[in-house]
Amino acid sequence: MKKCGYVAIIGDPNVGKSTLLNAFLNLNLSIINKKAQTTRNKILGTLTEKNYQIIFIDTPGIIDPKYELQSFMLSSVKSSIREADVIVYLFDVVNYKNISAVNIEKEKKSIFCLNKIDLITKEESEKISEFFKKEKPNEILIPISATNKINLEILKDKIVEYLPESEFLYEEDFLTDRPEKFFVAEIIRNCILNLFEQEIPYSVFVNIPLFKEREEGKDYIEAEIIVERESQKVIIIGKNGTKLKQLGEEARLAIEDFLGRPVFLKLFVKVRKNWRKNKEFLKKHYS
Ligand SMILES: Nc1nc2c(ncn2[C@@H]2O[C@H](COP(=O)(O)OP(=O)(O)OP(=O)(O)O)[C@@H](O)[C@H]2O)c(=O)[nH]1
Ligand SMILES: [Mg+2]
Repeated sequence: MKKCGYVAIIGDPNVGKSTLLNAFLNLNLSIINKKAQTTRNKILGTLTEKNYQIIFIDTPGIIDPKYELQSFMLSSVKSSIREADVIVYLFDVVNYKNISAVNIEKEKKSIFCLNKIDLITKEESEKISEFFKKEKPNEILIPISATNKINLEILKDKIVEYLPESEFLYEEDFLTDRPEKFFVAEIIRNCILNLFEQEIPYSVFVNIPLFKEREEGKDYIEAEIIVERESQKVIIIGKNGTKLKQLGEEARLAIEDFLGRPVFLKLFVKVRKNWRKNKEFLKKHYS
């Protein structure tokens, strides 16, 4: 009998949820960044082998929502938990004490997982294991490094063990439910996360109004970088447009790397006042 099910990767911001998804898929699907709150949507990625199909759901980091966008992000975490057959509670070696706060979903299979063990010594790792045993005596903790691919096979075996018996829910070559243009927008947003500081990365939404695939010549992509205020638009464009030009070049290379083909990328910067608090806007783009 085959096994198949949904596996939600849940945790605080920045613990390595997206890195773990990508490591399992061997692909740069979800964007990864050292800044927190990188992922804003649930992102599905499917791993199919002969006898099992794992449907991973990468999710935004759990935070106390301060504005509407963060509420939307949190509700996508909650719906991912509801949909999941197996929940991977991911922590890293910095925030591991938050393990205490987890209320396990009783009707789901749960796996606790400690990421970034490449950053600590054996002694520190043992200390964390002791802490975990006291806090969650009936659970097990799998230490991993998503970046260095340490213990991922052990984690995968545990996931497969917990998957329900089921026929595959998706075709064998199915990878994700989101279109290419979603990932193109994410790549541009990731370049913005790298190029700008303070509130800019959090105030940006990237929309792709036009993605024209061409038989001959490069694909043509138009992207709108939407910010909340005029002052942010000025920062993104930079003196004589230099920042926007740099962003366009970096994003184009990253998009070409992802798509495996050359593209023509045109960027526009637009202001949509306080879009992060605008329910209508968010419903359209984040539901
Ligand atoms: N040293 C080390 N760094 C890691 C590991 N896994 C992830 N990171 C780094 O941790 C940072 C955050 O990784 P992400 O995968 O974006 O984390 P996330 O949990 O998806 O973050 P959000 O989407 O913001 O909630 C990045 O700089 C990663 O390179 C690991 O195993 N070891
Ligand atoms: Mg992420």
